[in-house]
Amino acid sequence: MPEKHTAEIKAEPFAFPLKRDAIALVVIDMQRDFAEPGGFGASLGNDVGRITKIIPDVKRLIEGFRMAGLPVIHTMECHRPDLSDLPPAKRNRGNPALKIGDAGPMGRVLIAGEAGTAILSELAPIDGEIVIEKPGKGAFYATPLGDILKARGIEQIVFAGVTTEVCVQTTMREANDRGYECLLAEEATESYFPEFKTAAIAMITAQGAIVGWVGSVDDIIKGIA
Ligand code: TIU
Repeated sequence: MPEKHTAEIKAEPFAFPLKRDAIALVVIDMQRDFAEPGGFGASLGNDVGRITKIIPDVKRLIEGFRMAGLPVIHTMECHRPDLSDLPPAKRNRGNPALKIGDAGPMGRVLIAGEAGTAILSELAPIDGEIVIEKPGKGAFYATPLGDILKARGIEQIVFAGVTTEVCVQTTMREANDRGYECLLAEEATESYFPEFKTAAIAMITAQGAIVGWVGSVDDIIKGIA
């Protein structure tokens, strides 16, 4: 394995051993529903302004991967219009006045194809980039993500997106268990709760990178360039 390492990226808790030919960026759920007033995140009582602040850093990271000719994969948390992939246990928690699947100001909440479910226009996928629609918090559960990564020979994943301790951390844990080396881009992820972002990063990197690494957007872009 070490012979495949092509460079090191400055990271915590120690340098990330880059395999430049086997790394992809996965951008988790940068959707209007989590970042705009009237969406799912706001319906849960959250300050969505925290999420919009990271858009420039996520954009910079995506553009770094595109410039380097490396894969960019986007995910969207969403459900089928008939709600057949939405367990009552998920639908029945949250804001009773605006549940997943209900009609809201930006269309039906977290339903595929609705306006609010779309990825933020600034971060929209370009031709050739994969978009994974996921019914869970993790991006591997009930999606083709694992098969897609395997087919492309991906062994390492850089993560960005929201929210750090919910969909991002869940997906990192799923990826870590599947054998991927995971690096979280610190300024390109955010939580509605600053203390949860701090705690999630600590949990990920503790015990010798038990789930993975964290690094800055600049250091990651420099490393893959
Ligand atoms: N994408 C994602 O993290 N989904 C959530 O529901 N996150 C919350 O923090 N609520």
